[in-house]
Amino acid sequence: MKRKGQVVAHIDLDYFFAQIEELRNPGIADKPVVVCVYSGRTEDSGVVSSANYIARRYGVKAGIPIVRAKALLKGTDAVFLPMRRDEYAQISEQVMEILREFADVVEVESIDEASLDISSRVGDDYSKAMELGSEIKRRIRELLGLKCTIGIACNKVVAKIAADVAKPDGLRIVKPEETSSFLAELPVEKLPGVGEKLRTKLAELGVKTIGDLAQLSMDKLHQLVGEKTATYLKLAARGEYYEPVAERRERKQISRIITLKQNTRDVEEIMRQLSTPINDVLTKAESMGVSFSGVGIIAISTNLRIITRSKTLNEPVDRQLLMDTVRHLFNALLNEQPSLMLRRAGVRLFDLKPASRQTSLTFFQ
Ligand code: DGT
Ligand code: CA
Ligand code: CA
Repeated sequence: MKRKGQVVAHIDLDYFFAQIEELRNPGIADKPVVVCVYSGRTEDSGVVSSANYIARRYGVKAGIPIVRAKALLKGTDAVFLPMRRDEYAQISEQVMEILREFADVVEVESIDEASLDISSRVGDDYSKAMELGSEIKRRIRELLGLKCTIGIACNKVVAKIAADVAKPDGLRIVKPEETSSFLAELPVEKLPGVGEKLRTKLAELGVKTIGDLAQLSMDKLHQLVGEKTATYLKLAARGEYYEPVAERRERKQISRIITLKQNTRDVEEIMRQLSTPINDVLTKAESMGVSFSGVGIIAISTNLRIITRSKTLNEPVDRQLLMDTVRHLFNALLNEQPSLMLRRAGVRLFDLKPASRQTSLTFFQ
């Protein structure tokens, strides 16, 4: 599995859901912010999904009951908000789209996490990798207003751990020759795949650090977990688990966003500036051999609020219908929000399906 010269960047967005809520409402950024999944049974039943770093100082974290979080934050000006997963998922897609500019292969690992194979962009030059990492952070910050943490190392596992220890708003490079010493002293539960149960069992054997785990005999490890997991853990603890970065699922959408030449709310001006991105998404759809029936717009306001609107049509969409739908969605949004000024605008195609030959032939007419 060893692939020479592999350089992997792992990106994880900081306090993702809570950070989006802060962006949407900057007035709350200096307060504890807790995003909750309300179960609806009683007023406060449910769990915490994401907490900003201020709330974490009080012991609030994902997975604890809302009632418990309220008790921990009693007497503060904490803000509790319901989770709005659809919006977070849309923003996640925007982040992944930005990441695709920086790597040929992007593996989306979760709503706020991805691994990028940047080998072909940086060779084995880790100072170039560092620059690329800073550039990715800058782009995500500039385009979406979001902070993230990046770890860069010789494989996915080490890169993910590097990001984990560098949180928040961090960038951590682990060069290949530093891998063993970087891992050695870290608590074993930092290794992805070591949960609370396994941590306890390992502790009974005196295994506390990743370095201890790397030294543990395969026989002993195998007594605790199945063979496949034991093999993974052993390699991972040595920093030698070289599973390649691979796209996991089919792409669900195609989007492009631009920064407008001036802030504006003039729909015709927006449409003029969107003509290149619209051509780009159509070209991309054609090169992927897909048609689409979903059209969305992305609007980012001058204060970095992200607003999305979309429409699903009954038929595969051609260029003219795409333009008409985008214009219509911007018109509706700007009429609905008279004080909205746009700084950035974008277009999104979704509900992608393999194109029949006929659709792709008529695509650009
Ligand atoms: P971080 O990365 O430590 O700065 O903080 P988050 O909030 O980004 O945490 P992360 O990366 O583990 O998870 C990404 C998002 O997934 C998070 O914003 C909310 C959601 N999430 C994480 N853990 C839970 C959980 O236990 N329950 C629910 N409902 N959602 C969760
Ligand atoms: Ca995160
Ligand atoms: Ca995450």
